[in-house]
Order: sequence, then structure tokens, then C-alpha cells
Amino acid sequence: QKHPYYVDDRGTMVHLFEWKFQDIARECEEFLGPMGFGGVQVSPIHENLIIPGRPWYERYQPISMKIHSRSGNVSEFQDMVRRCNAADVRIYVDVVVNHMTGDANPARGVDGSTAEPSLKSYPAVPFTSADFHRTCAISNYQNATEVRDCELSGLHDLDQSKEHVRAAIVEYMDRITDLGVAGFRIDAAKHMWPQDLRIIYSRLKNLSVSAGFPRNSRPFIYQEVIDLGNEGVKKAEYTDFGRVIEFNFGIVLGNMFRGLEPLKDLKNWGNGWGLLPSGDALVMIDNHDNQRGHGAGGATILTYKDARIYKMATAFELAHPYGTTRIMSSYSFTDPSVGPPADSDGTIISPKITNNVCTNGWICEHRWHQIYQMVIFRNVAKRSPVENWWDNGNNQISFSRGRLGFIAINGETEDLRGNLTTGLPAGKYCDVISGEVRGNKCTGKTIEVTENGKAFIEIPANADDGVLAIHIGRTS
Ligand code: LAG
Ligand code: CA
Repeated sequence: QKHPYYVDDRGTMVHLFEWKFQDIARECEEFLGPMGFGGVQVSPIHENLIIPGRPWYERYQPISMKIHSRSGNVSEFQDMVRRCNAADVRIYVDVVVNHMTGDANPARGVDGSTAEPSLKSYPAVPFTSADFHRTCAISNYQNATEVRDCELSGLHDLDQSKEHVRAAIVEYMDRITDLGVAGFRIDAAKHMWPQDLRIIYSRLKNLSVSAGFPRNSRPFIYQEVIDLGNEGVKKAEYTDFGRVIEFNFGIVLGNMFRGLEPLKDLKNWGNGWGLLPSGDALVMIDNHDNQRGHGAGGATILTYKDARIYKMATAFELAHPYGTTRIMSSYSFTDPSVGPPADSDGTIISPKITNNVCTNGWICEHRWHQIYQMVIFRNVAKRSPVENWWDNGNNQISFSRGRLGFIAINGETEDLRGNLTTGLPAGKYCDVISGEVRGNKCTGKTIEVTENGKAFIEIPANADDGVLAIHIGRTS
């Protein structure tokens, strides 16, 4: 099902990568709810193999389907979901059911479960070798059968055509649904057969009525299918029964905001770009994989490390109506394997947040002014279309969202200065990038829209931010 069930038709979710449940609950109450975020994607919640050094990617190696991870146990998860729902923020769980662990000896999980991976024996589920595909490595991505029936990076590959496997997956997902979540990210969906996923999704129970969902609501499904256009598996095979994460989105925008292609080409963004239809896509600038060179994307993916152009690309993502948007929220890293900030015993250290700045090793892009203000912009703009497109023939662009919001972006080494059509009703507006409305005052640039909808817009080339954005009304 392709609808995220956000409260009040909110527009965006944030991936709080490796955050603990208790910290997420607090963040829902103190920040995400009031600021209009629609949801949070949490890191995988099942019990995973403990890998020495505690790299983040151990969480993509299930050893059982108990809810217990470095983010917390089942009661902490339940408490988080309840508190986030109460703050009008929905929870989405990253579900890893293509595979179990790779080989490890001994193999012990976060909850103490053990396994014999080399025998494909996972007694805590239980799964035995009969539940897995035979051992073979994926090497030829032109061969869809190999991609689905062999092992991704040596991770033992479950056979989702088996009734026992289907039942175990459905039982796990239903257990999470009962705790009040709104949907699921399906990890490695490309490595599972669409016909098996269709059956598994069709058996899932409805969302919890006691958690506040309307009767007969089906879980929101968005699937990780990396299809850059040249492999055996196609993203369109998965759009009948859920959304698909559109990886081209962040790749193209990365190229553009790095200056490899002119921003004026974004005029027809979403069409003719080889992107999925808007209603089928979940999009982001970067994710936990491609921000560190894992998965696909390559070196042009923008991350928090490219802060200025990252914020510009994110502003475009959130200003444009294409797709369901997700924001990445990271911890600082140089080594791509290293896990979240943690004590010597492996306990994750909570982010410390002062004046919207996270310390203790956390980045918290979602607390960056330019980003959360654009989350609000997207909520205000609702479903209104792109109108009043303008560009200078190169890297300066602007457009409105109907009569509700207006954004200008200067991606050039020349100043942007001119009378642009904003589409907004005449009046004074506060640029939410250089400031915000506090009390009755604009702490940033004030923009005056005249009767004909035009306003004088100025973004110097050397401005802190290459973006200006105004919108009607107030949200929160
Ligand atoms: C995903 N999407 O399909 C996740 O977004 C991605 O983060 C997962 O890979 C992958 N699927 C499997 O769930 C991550 C790391 C891998 C890591 C894997 C399992 O990107 O590097 O593999 O999680 O932990 C690691 C080692 C491999 C090794 C494997 C098995 O990096 O070298 O072969 O574990 O031991
Ligand atoms: Ca598979």
C-alpha cells in the first residue's frame, strides 16, 4: 500500500539512523511532532548478530526475529511507538527478511540467541537449511534469478516461496503492526521475488485501530530496489503492491548540485528522467548506505559533509512535489564501517541537543534550520503544483507551489538579483532559510510581494545559503 498514513497529510519522514528508541520517543515529543514531521524510519529492530567492533551493518544480519537490538528492547519499542503516535509522528520499521547472517563462529545475538550459520541453523526462529536457497554468490546482476536466489555478500538467503518462511515473516511483521507502526521499509526487496512479496504483503494484518489508524488500513510498504537502469531486476516489478525507493533521485540531484548539470534542467523534474511515477516513489538525497559508499550511487551522492549544497539539494527535494520524501539523520563518521557513538560496552550514546545542534558525534541533519523549515514548507504546499517556473538559462531557478509557497535557488558563482514571480498573494513574507518568524518578527530577510505577485529576490553568490523560501501562514 502506497500511502504513509501521516497525520494531517504531513509530508516527510526522517531516518533516525541507529538512534535508540528512548531518544526517538523524546525527539518525537520535543521536536518532530511540533515541527510537522510525518514519520520516523527506525533502524532494523530484530535481534542481530553481534559483530566485533559493532559496525552499523551488523543490524542487517538477523539471528532471530525477537525485537531486541542496540536501539532497545520490545518494551522500549512499544513505549516509543505510543509516544510518537501521540505526538502525531508515525513509525516505520526497516524489515530485513531476504537473509539471515553471514558465517560467524561463534554466532551470538543481541538478545543472547545463538545460531550455526554455516549449517543455516537458526533455532531461535526457528529456521533450518530447508528454509534457505542453496549457497551461491550473486555476481551477475543481469541474471534476475541469481540476484534473488543466491547470497548477497555471503548472507544466507531465505527462500520466500516456502510456507514456513512466509509464515515467519508475516508473524514478525504482524507483531510489529500490533505495536502501532504505520508501515515498513523492505530491505533488499530486489533480492526477493515480487510474486512472493505480493503474497506476504497480502497476508499482513491491518494497522492497529487502537493506535489510531482507520479501520481496514493496510501497512505502508516501501521497498529497496536499486535499479539504475542496467540490471536484470526492474523497479517497476515492485510497484503494484507498494512504493519503491527511487535511487536515481539522489544521484541526479547530487550531480546537479555539484554543478555537473545545470539546475535549469530540473524544470520537468520527475518526467522524462527515467524516474518512477511520483506516486510510486520514496526519495532521498542520501541514505545510510550511499552516504558511506555502500550500495549504489557513487561519489557524487551528497551528504552532511557537503553541507552547503546538501542543504540546497534537500531544499529542492522538499520544495518539489515529486515522491514521498525522506530526510537522512546521521552520526559523524570517516570510517564507513564504524557504528554509532557508543560506550566501551557497546551502549549507544544518546545525542545531546542544545539549540538544535547535536553533539556527542551525532549530526542531526533534521535539526538543521534550512532543512526543518523546508519540512514545514512541504506541509504548507500540500498537493499544489509547480507553477511560475523561472530560470536564468543556467543554475539559477525559482518556482512556486501554486499560491502557497515560493523558492529560489542560486547554484552559480554570480549573484541572483531580480524581480521574480512568486505566485503568492501580495504581502510581506519571511524567508525561512535566512531566518524564521519568531513572535511577530522575521529574523531573516523580509520579502515584499506586490499586487502582481512579483517580489525582489536577492541571493548573493557568497551567501551562507544558496536558497530563499517563503510561504503563506504558519504551521505548528
Ligand atoms: C541493504 N539493502 O538491500 C541494506 O540497505 C544494506 O545496508 C545491507 O548491507 C544489505 N542490504 C544487506 O541487508 C549492509 C552492508 C554490508 C554488510 C551487510 C550485512 O552494506 O557491507 O555486509 O549489511 O551486515 C557485511 C560485510 C561483508 C560480508 C557480510 C557477511 O561488509 O563483507 O560479506 O557482512 O558477513
Ligand atoms: Ca534472496
